[in-house]
Amino acid sequence: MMYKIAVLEGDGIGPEIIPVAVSVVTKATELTGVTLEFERYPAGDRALEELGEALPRETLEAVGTADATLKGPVGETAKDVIVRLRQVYDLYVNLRPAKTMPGVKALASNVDVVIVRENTEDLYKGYEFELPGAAIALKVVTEVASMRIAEFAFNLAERRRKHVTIVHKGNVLPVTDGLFARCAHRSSSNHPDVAYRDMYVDAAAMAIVRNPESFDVILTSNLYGDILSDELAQVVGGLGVAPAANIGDERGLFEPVHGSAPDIAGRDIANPYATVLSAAMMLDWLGDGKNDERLSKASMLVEKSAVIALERGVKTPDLGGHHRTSQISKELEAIIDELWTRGRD
Ligand code: GGG
Repeated sequence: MMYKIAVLEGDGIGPEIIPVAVSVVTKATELTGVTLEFERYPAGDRALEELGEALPRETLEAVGTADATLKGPVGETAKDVIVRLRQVYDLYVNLRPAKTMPGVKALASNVDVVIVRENTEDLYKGYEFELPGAAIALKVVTEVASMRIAEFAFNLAERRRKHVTIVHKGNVLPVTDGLFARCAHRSSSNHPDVAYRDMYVDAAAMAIVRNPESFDVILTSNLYGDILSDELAQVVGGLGVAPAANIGDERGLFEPVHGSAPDIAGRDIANPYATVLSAAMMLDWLGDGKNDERLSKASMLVEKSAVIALERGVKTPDLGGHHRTSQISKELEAIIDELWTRGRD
């Protein structure tokens, strides 16, 4: 069985970090006995400049037919690329885990949180209008989208530490955020063994810095989730180690949380770990969906190799190390070999 992965390298540091993830994934899947075929497609600022479209039809279709998509960051065209892909393919869950890791300097220890961000509506719907001397954006919240993301979060919490923090601003936005919160409360009644609390987004922003260990699953809407996930990433060591998954009922797209970092592009110093960890999430999701243990095993190898490498000091300058981007894949591949050989002893 061969799986097709659409690869969107994107802009800035994308063409440097995506190849690291591709070669590490290739190494792990070769060992576990499964073949992935990677096909690259243009997307982002460069695609707009060279082809006249940030998300060419060929790329849009490839994401629709691939078994999964691995995407790098895009520059100023995020709205036309990632936000559009999320909506076209109904990738309604944005999963952003944040975990302290050995070897990575963090603001707190023992943090293990997952943000479950609604990924298709809210202000991200993109309904913006200009009026004379004013501008308006519409915040869209539906019962269907709020219920399904809440169910996803509570189901996830069942498999973790059984705690959900519902983050909203229902005191100021009782209609839109109020609906989101009411749906989450309704969903909670399907999961009596999961405890939950409500937290206003401003209080959540503070608590993430003051007491990040108190969070397990954070359930929130689109824009709040985008903002809080950058904050949480910083608490555990920065955007360089922050992976993300965009998941729907049929498709998955995996990308680092960070942007395209044009200031360091082309210098071989970009941190590829967030992309490598996103690729591990991709293998895990694919393994579950395809019921193929070889993919799940490859996911574990990739994730463990990243954790061990960081512990051993294999780090780019942003994490206090001296490794070049292009050196990291060799290091991770060697660790994967070690893990594989040890596992077979
Ligand atoms: N702040 C990190 C960053 O620039 N991320 C890319 C981004 O904004 N993507 C759009 C999104 O996730 O909503």
